Amino acid sequence: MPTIAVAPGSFDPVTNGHLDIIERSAKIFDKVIVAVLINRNKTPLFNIEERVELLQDSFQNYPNVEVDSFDGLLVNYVRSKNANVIVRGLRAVTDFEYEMQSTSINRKMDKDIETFFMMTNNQYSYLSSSIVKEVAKNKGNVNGLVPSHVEDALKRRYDV
Ligand code: COD
Repeated sequence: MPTIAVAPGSFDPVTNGHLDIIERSAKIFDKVIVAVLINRNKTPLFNIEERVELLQDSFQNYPNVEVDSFDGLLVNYVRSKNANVIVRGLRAVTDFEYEMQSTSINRKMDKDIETFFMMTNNQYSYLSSSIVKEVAKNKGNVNGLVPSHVEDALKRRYDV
């Protein structure tokens, strides 16, 4: 049976930290589905179609990486894709509490779905979509933090 992993997130927008985790996952699992949450409560900088497109552009050359969006509970989405693993990245201790809580609730809802944690590459340990937006909004340089097509999209969005 192929091992299908889901890498879920907001990806608003995708950063080099996300790319690192997904690229490394693609070497381990048969297929990785990057699943973007359609979060109706939050107003993202990039809408769902834009976030999906920015991710698709990032993974054009990865035949076993697919990009999709989902609504509702993650475990239901994972089951609907016949996947068996959730992949998450861990940066600092601050990530741990949220991850422990969400992994526990996901396991309670479906004990057959396993969550894998991958430690961030040290060079991206400080990196988040929020930091990138803050820097870009204030006309700072986001080169090296996000892929170049995301940098362009941020410049257009903030009219820099
Ligand atoms: N280095 C390594 N990993 C990183 C980095 C970095 N610099 N930056 C982010 N990551 C990792 C994150 O740890 C995460 O694993 C992934 O990349 C995506 O990050 P984000 O910030 O884009 O996405 P999140 O963490 O906001 O996503 C939250 C979910 C969408 C997964 C969650 O809200 C969810 O599952 N919602 C659906 C409702 C549900 O099922 N709820 C119950 C469980 S909480």
